[in-house]
Parts: sequence; C-alpha cells; structure tokens
Amino acid sequence: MDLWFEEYQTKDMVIACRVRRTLHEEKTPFQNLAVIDTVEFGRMLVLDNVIQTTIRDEFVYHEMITHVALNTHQKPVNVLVIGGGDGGTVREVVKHQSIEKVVHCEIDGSVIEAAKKYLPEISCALEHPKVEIIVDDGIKHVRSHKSHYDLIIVDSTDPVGPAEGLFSAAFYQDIHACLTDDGIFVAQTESPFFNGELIKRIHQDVAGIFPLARLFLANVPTYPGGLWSFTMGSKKYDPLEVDRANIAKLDTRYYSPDIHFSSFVLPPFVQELLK
Ligand code: AG3
Repeated sequence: MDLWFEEYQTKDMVIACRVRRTLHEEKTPFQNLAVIDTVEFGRMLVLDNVIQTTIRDEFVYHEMITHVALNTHQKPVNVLVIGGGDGGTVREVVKHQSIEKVVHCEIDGSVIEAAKKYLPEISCALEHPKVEIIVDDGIKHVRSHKSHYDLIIVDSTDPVGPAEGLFSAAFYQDIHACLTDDGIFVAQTESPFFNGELIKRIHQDVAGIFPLARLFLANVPTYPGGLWSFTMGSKKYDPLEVDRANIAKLDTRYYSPDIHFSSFVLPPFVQELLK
C-alpha cells in the first residue's frame, strides 16, 4: 500500500513521509495524538498533525535543548522541563552528574503514556529516580514556585493551541521569578526561515527580562526548513564564556564542545532578526 503522512509546514508547503503503519491514534482532551512508523525516520510522534519527534532525528533537538544550557550553568541541581512529554529532554538532563532533581511538567498525560509504550528509546528516563512527573499546566507550576530552579527548559509544540501561552512575555517574566539568582531559561523557538517575526519578538521579550539573551541553532531534518532555533535567557552565565575544559564528556551524537560554541554563530539573515 502507498500510504503517506503529510504535515503542512506552512499553508503552502508540505512534508510527506511514507508510512509503514499507524501504531496509535487518539483524541486526548488537548490534541490529536498519533504514533506512526515511517520508512525514512522510523517511529514518529505527531500532535495535531504536526511532527514532534522521530526516532531517527530526535537526538539533535533533545541534545541541543538541554546540553548547551546545562553546560553553561556551573552547577545545575534542580531542573524544570515544561512540555516534552515524549521524555527526550528529560533523558538528556539526567546524563548530568550534578542534577539532583528533574521536575517534568507536561499538560497532556496521554503523550507520556504513548511515548512509554511506543517510543521507549526516547522515554526511557521517565522512570528515573531523579525525575518527578507532574501532569499539569506549566504556566501554573511556574507561577507557584519562586527562586526554585537552576534551569527551566520549555520543550513545547508550535505556538498554537495548548502551547500558545508558553511564548508570551508574561510567561517569561514568571520563568524569571521561578529561577534562582544564577538561573537559565531555554526554549525551542521555531524556524528562523519561516517564523522570523516570532523569533524577533521572543528575543526582544527575553532580552528585556534577562541580563543576557542568546539564540542558537541546530539542524532538525523533520522540522520546517530544517534549521531550528533555541532562545536562552540567562541571569548570570554566558554560554560563550564557558571554559571548554569544564564541558562534561557526554554520550552525544550532535552536541559537542565545538557545537556548543558554533551553534551561536548565526547567518546574517538570522542576526538581522536580533537587531
Ligand atoms: N517540540 C516540537 C517542536 C516544534 C516542531 N514543529 C513542527 N514540526 N512544525 C518537540 C518535542 C520533542 N520533545
């Protein structure tokens, strides 16, 4: 059978992947959830018809949304992950020795359940003793904790539907208050090619709230345009001032000490967004 999954990455552009079979489909209280097995990327998590992660390319995104910030902080102990129900972000965070606790706040418990069942390679650390899972709205959690976390990672879906509030200045303000004095915030912030205006606005908001705002890039083949952005807000540490000798040796396939620094080198069209 000739079965294809299509995501409209913009209203005029589509990515299509040949499907071996559909493993799971459900309508949760928040979104439509599917896990499909694709020929090119292996098992793929799809929410509201948008590709979230795949077995083949997930390492790029999950390593980059975690290790750049974790290695920027001198001693991260308490980490909050908002979203990222598949568990890939949490899996990377627990690779760091200094971590004592990871609170994982995901609004949709069904994503966690589906990931545990169909994406064990990604969700494998969800049962780790240092991980506490809270099925709740990240916005609420952040508001009710002050000066608590060393690092807050926002691993959200696109800024529509359940994740919209996770891209607002009011939320970044609450994140700032929820972090310790030398805390760091990092979020996935979409495609520089297709979401330039959004990236620009987020950068302005974060730069207005944190002493330091930085953007870095990575290449995620299944995301619109491939080139993907992450925005960091930091109260004290600068990712570009990190001592290479202190970068922990980790088992990674995209992140490395060289990538730590090179991911902040931006093409002029992206630099333009940050002016
Ligand atoms: N978070 C989704 C990133 C956005 C992808 N957007 C898209 N394909 N249009 C990834 C969750 C992985 N833990």
